[in-house]
Amino acid sequence: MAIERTLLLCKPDAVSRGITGDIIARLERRGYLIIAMKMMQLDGERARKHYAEHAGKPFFDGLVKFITSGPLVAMCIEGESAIAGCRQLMGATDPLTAAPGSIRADYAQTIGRNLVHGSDSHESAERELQIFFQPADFVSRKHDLERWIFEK
Ligand code: IDP
Ligand code: MG
Repeated sequence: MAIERTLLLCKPDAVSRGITGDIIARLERRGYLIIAMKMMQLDGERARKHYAEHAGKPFFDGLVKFITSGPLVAMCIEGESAIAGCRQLMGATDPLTAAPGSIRADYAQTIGRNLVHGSDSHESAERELQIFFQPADFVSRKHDLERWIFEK
C-alpha cells in the first residue's frame, strides 16, 4: 500500500465523443486526485516515445496515427495504489473482456478505440509522466490526501 502517481490519458476518441467529463467524474468519484492536467495534441515523435514498448508490433503505426489524430487530455492521478486502481477503473485493453462497469466496457467497442491509457507499473508511470508534464505542471494536494485518503 502506497500513495502513487500515474499517467491517465483520455485518448482522442474520448475527446471527440465528448466523454472526458464522464471519465474524470469516475476518477474523482473513486477519490483519486488530479494533480496535473492538460489538453494537447501529440506529434509523432512524442507518440512513438510514449508507446515505445509496442514499436514493431503490427498495430504500432495505427496506434501512433490514432493517438496523434486529435487532442487528448493528459492527467497525473494521485492516490492509494493509483496505478492498479486506475487500471481497474479502465478495464482490460479489449473492451470485450473488460469488466462490466469499467470505462472500456461501458463506453468502448474495440481495442483500437478503447478511450483511455493508464500506466501499467511504477517504472512506466515515472517514464510516461515525464513525456507529458514538466515539474512545474504539478500541484500539491497534500491537504486533500490527508483529509480523504490517509488512514490514521
Ligand atoms: P493498455 O492500453 O491496456 O495498457 P497495451 O497492451 O499497452 O494496452 O496497448 C496499448 C494500446 O494499443 C491499447 O490501449 C490499444 O489501444 C492498442 N492495442 C493493443 N493491442 C492491440 C491490438 O491487438 N490491435 C489494435 N490495437 C491494439
Ligand atoms: Mg499499456
